[in-house]
Amino acid sequence: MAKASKHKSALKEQDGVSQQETTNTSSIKAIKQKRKSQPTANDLVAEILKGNITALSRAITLIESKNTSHLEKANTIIKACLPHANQSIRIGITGVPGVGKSTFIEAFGKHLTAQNKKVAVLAIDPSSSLTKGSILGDKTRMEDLVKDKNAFIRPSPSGESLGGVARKTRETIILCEAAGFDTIIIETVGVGQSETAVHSMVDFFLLLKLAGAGDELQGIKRGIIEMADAIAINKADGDNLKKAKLAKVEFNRALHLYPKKESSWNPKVILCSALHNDGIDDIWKIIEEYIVLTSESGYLNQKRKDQNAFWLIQTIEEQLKGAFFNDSKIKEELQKQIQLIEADKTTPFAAADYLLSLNK
Ligand SMILES: Nc1nc2c(ncn2[C@@H]2O[C@H](COP(=O)(O)OP(=O)(O)O)[C@@H](O)[C@H]2O)c(=O)[nH]1
Ligand SMILES: [Mg+2]
Repeated sequence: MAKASKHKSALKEQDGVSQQETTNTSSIKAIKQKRKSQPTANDLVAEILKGNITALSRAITLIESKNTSHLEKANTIIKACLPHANQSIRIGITGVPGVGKSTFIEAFGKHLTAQNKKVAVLAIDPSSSLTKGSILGDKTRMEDLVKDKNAFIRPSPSGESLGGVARKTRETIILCEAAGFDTIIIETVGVGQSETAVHSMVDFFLLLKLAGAGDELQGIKRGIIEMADAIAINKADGDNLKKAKLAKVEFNRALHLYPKKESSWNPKVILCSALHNDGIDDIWKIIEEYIVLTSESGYLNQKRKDQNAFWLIQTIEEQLKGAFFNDSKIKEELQKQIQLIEADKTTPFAAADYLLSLNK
């Protein structure tokens, strides 16, 4: 039963063009019919450039597909959209579960759409395949934003490695920008490596924190604090306000201990209450200030170039790895080498050299 509903939701997510569906013999005829009416890559590009959300969603579904022909089509679309991309502010938002990311994005997104901005919300959550429910939960927290015609919300692609999700999200950013979205928000849960991936694809990185959660002074997740361009202490309301004010002082003090950022931007600490819409405007003003400063200094442009170079290398690594491990001869030989290692007949290094030599 669980499996059946999973299958159903997978089909739904794939916009009716998934691989599973093609294997369902009873509907092959219907699919053939449907395929005929599938828009071409050029059709989709033309519609995306007009800001058509349905076309945008379809193209993203192609990016997320495992089907090679879909991926080829996706690549054609991305290439055509590329000259129209790059014109947005990309904001990464991270924080532990429950800190209020979804509530914040709802308030922040509404604040921006009220100024006639077009906001796309994407997520990087490699675990979302395990916790499908969280997407639904988030959508109900973003009830107003979901309905907003100037907002586009797309959950993280499921069933992917972090590398896979990150690549797909980067490609999705390009399509969203081509569709006229001027503010791209990328949300991730502050656990594991996903925030590093988000940091490497955004202009501005916002960390949401809670007051009194105990890690202010211990330097927990020092790396994340170091990446942040702003720390917003959320839930600064009611009984929590006093604690939040204290936490702000502590964070400001702690931030002084970090080396100055390459951007020459001084990270800011702010209080906010996503629930009561307090401090949201201030956070936007900080982001605007950052964009002005780093655009004028040339840092922003250079950062995006560096990020592109980084992703080029990442993509090559992913593809080489994928091609290597998916090769049937390698798969077979790998098993044999593992057995030899277990029997102490070879070393991991010799086995690696041998396997790599097969692939040349
Ligand atoms: N008091 C208060 N509660 C908040 C605030 N922001 C979020 N919450 C609550 O915290 C809980 C978790 O919020 P959610 O946005 O789902 O967090 P996420 O897991 O980080 O996406 C919900 O019950 C929210 O209503 C806030 O600013 N103040
Ligand atoms: Mg959430």
